Amino acid sequence: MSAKLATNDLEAFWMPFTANRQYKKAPRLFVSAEGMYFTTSDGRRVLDGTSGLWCVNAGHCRPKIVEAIRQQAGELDFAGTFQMGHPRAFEAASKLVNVAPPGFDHVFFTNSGSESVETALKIALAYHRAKGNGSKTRLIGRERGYHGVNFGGMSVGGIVTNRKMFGTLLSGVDHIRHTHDIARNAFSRGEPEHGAELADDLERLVALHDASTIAAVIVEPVSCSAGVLIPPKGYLKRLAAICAKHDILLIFDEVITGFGRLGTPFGTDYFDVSPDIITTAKGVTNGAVPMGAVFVKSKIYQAFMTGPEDAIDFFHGYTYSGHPLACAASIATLELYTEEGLLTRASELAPYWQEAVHSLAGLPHVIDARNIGLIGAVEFEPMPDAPGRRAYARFVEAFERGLLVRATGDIIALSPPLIISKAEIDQLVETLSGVLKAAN
Ligand code: PXG
Repeated sequence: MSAKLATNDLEAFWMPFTANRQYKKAPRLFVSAEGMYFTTSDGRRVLDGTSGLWCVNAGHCRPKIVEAIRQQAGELDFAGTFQMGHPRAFEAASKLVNVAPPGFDHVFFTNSGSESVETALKIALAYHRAKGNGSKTRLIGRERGYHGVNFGGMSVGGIVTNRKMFGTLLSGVDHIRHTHDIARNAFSRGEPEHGAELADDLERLVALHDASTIAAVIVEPVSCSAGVLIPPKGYLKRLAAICAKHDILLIFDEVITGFGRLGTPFGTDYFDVSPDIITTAKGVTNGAVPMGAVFVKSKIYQAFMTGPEDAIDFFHGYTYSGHPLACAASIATLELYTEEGLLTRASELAPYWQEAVHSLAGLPHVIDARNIGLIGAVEFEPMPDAPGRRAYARFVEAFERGLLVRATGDIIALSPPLIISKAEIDQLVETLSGVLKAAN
């Protein structure tokens, strides 16, 4: 008989995207958070260099959001949105379309980025069918793309480790090449110079499969999870033009770039390229309650509104689509973003941030430093027999020294809350610089 586990035992929780055995030997625990800082279980303050997991854009435990959630929980804990409704869902949707890029006037609620992606892919397929183009069924992603972990998103995604264990995935999916090219673009400030022509890789797939079989292309404006891969100048415009030419829907996965990360409300605004569908999550509630939101243009929504009025127009949705707590959190979050100008604040900080990130160039093993908006990354030369170990060791050491960063492969990604001060940017970079100098 196994011994009864203590309530604080670490064994029961199978942690996501974690080396469980390694972690449980030397756990790192946060017990509270406020503004730019977490507090650890041993009482240390840790500067949040990653906005949690790229979601806490306005900083932690902001009283306005906390209060809205508290109040909503006591007033209406749950009401569904299938053939019923509650005011907060409509209010949140209206407020969201007000900050969305021009033309995005409808929003479908989900509970995560992964669900937003599945929703967007299904909308794309059903849209073409509704328009009489039922042969347009292929979905195109990009190498090194991350679109969550469900079957659709995993299939269009392009991170090998996230795919290889899980069988044949969706059929009818193909990928264009990624744009990361250190040989030509190392130490770029903002968008790299070289690589717009990589968008033409979509023409290769059109030639192979024929446009009449392709429903949609999904890309992240900036590929963040795969290590901050910034699109070359002109690349996204060229990709959008090819999509338009072939009646292929363009989906921007803005789960990270949405809600101010680049210094504009959305990546769509930053790159001045208008896709057909935008997926979001994370910053939509400042990370406080799980929620995702898929924005579509009128032409998409209207294509679903053509059958009998009493027939369900889209056979899709989640029990918690438009959950009252999530909607209350989202409304308060959007108000806070507006009051504090957070959807554009990163553009003011970007020049300072750029210098800070590039000050890490020249430190041991650094083969690239790059930045856009309030995102930064340093890439290390991999250890010959242990890819990823270098970044992981630096992530642990940074945590010991009071800074949370994200390690992915041999890259350290930075994405602090949009409320960060210049002094805190200095603190972040000085801490990281100390770690990089001390490591081998
Ligand atoms: N699309 C994009 C572009 C994402 O970045 C998802 C979809 C999936 O969202 P959910 O809410 O289902 O996790 C994401 C998520 C990291 C990291 O450190 C990135 C994500 C999640 C966790 C960690 O790079 N992105």
